[in-house]
Amino acid sequence: MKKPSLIAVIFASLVIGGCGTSVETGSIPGKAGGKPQANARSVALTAKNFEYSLSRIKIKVGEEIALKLKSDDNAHDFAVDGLGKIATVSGDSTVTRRLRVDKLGRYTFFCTLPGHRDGGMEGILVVKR
Ligand SMILES: [Cu+2]
Repeated sequence: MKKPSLIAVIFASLVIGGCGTSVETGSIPGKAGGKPQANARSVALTAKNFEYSLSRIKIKVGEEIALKLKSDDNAHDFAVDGLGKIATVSGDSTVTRRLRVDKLGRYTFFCTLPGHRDGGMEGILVVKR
């Protein structure tokens, strides 16, 4: 059960990667961007040297998290395929944005800045029960 969906994700990211850094928006039900609720669970993600500190982020379906994106060097961002761009940070700063997905699945997240995704800035957002 796990393998086909992982292959699907890899295939999808290859297809998308083939046509540059296009970010599909709005095809997954959920909420992305803006200020998170005060009681939202915080998930910290650090971007540095073409890497995110997490290659996999697990959240529950319908759960709102406060994504804390921190950059230890240059500007970076965080986008989820099907949800669009959620957070952008300038160099050496932190930004906190809401993220909620209302559909189970595995979605690719990545940095949309030119060359960053190809340099390794991507991972998988696992939305589970
Ligand atoms: Cu980046």
